[in-house]
Amino acid sequence: MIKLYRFPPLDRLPSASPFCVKVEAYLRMAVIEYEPRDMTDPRKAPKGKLPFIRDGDTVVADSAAIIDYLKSRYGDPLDKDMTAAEQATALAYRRMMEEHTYFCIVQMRWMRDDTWSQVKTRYFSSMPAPLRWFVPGMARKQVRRDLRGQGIARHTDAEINAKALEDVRAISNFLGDKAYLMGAAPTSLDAMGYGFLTSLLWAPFNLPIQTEVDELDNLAAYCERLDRKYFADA
Ligand SMILES: N[C@@H](CCC(=O)N[C@@H](CS)C(=O)NCC(=O)O)C(=O)O
Repeated sequence: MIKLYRFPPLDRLPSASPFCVKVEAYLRMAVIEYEPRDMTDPRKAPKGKLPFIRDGDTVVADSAAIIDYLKSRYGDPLDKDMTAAEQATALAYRRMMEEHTYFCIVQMRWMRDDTWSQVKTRYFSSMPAPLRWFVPGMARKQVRRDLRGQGIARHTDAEINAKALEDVRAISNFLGDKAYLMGAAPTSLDAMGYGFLTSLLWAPFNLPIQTEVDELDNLAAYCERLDRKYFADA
């Protein structure tokens, strides 16, 4: 059976990482059996990041590469009927969430002093001493460097909140009163939507943006709907 290597669950979230939740949601939506394997040190992953999967002798890292592999190996029940124009739209939303919203989420979790104390406890408290005394600080330093390089850390907290909210409002407007992002039937974009929106809505960090996202009724209902349909047994 496929092994999914992910960061551990975080309260309601099957993983603290939206990319790991995305792949887990895809596996469930495409009805592919898997076993989760929790990891806390991404340096041991093939590309130094999670998720990755092992399917027999095949190892695939990176959520997009994993989904491409699963489609080629197990068929493509979710996206096979999408037109080229729909695929282009889905790709644009995916890129927005992965290359922009994601970095806003990381900045909000790791760099705000009020949130960092909660993140530090939730992510690192199971680590044995003396590691848990210095690893969190080193990890935060690396994340700060990454976020400055990416560019998001050059903005204020308020600016980052506004930028993330723009993305989330765009998703809310695009979803409208449809059941799924691309229409009446689920597609792999919903695995992505579920992974990223629940990371904002359900992570136990009291992020200021959570209240604003929660007020977008269609998004909260969408996450609950997907959760009931695909994660009821989790
Ligand atoms: N492009 C990758 C991104 C994965 C990613 O950024 N994973 C983060 C967790 S959300 C990670 O492993 N970070 C650890 C690190 O950068 O050291 C994918 O789609 O899987």
